[in-house]
Amino acid sequence: MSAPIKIVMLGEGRVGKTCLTLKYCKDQFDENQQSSIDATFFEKSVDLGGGKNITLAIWDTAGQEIFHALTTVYYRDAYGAVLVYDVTYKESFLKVEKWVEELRSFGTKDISIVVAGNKSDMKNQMQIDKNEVEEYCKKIGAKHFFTSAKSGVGIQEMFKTLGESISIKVQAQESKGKKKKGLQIKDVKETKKKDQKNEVCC
Ligand SMILES: Nc1nc2c(ncn2[C@@H]2O[C@H](COP(=O)(O)OP(=O)(O)OP(=O)(O)O)[C@@H](O)[C@H]2O)c(=O)[nH]1
Ligand SMILES: [Mg+2]
Repeated sequence: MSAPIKIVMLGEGRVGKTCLTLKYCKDQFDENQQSSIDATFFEKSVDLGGGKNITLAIWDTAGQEIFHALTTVYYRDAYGAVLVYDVTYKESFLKVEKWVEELRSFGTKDISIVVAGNKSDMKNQMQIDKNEVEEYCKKIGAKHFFTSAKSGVGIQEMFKTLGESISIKVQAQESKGKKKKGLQIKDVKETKKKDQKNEVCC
């Protein structure tokens, strides 16, 4: 049996990585979510449409600077990354640029990236220039989403886009006869029962 596809949540501390992960995987939101001190993962099946799905193993990393060295361990063999920043805190967007450089240097070759401008429910406190952000994301070839772990806005769409991007790349590799370990693209009907039971693994 092949393993789920690994993706990693990256970004500065307190930007909402854990909340986004929990909202997507468990439909939960905690106003008082504590800072992560370790990486944890959740499994979630993504319906890609057309009878296909993939299972993502979503690794939520600890964003505080003190844990940075450990985080590299988690993105090294990831197929995808969600780079999260907080729209009410401009410096957190500047950190996204650092993550891109790091992933390009040390991450998986051709890793799929999406960027999440989180806490978009706090519209009155936005500190970022939307055009600047969109332009930057276009430059690095990543789709940008305004998300809110509080309201749920943008989250499904973002993970689906990432899942699609990964599956296209993996299928291209397969057709070249270079099937990667960890690939799991299956027929939805075959896996529905199993996924309902195992949606969140730990
Ligand atoms: N209003 C609002 N608050 C949010 C949102 N996402 C997260 N928060 C809050 O922001 C704080 C930090 O969220 P976390 O999910 O713990 O952030 P994190 O990126 O995992 O932080 P580290 O684990 O330290 O790296 C918590 O108090 C959350 O309730 C959001 O979309 N909107
Ligand atoms: Mg966290």
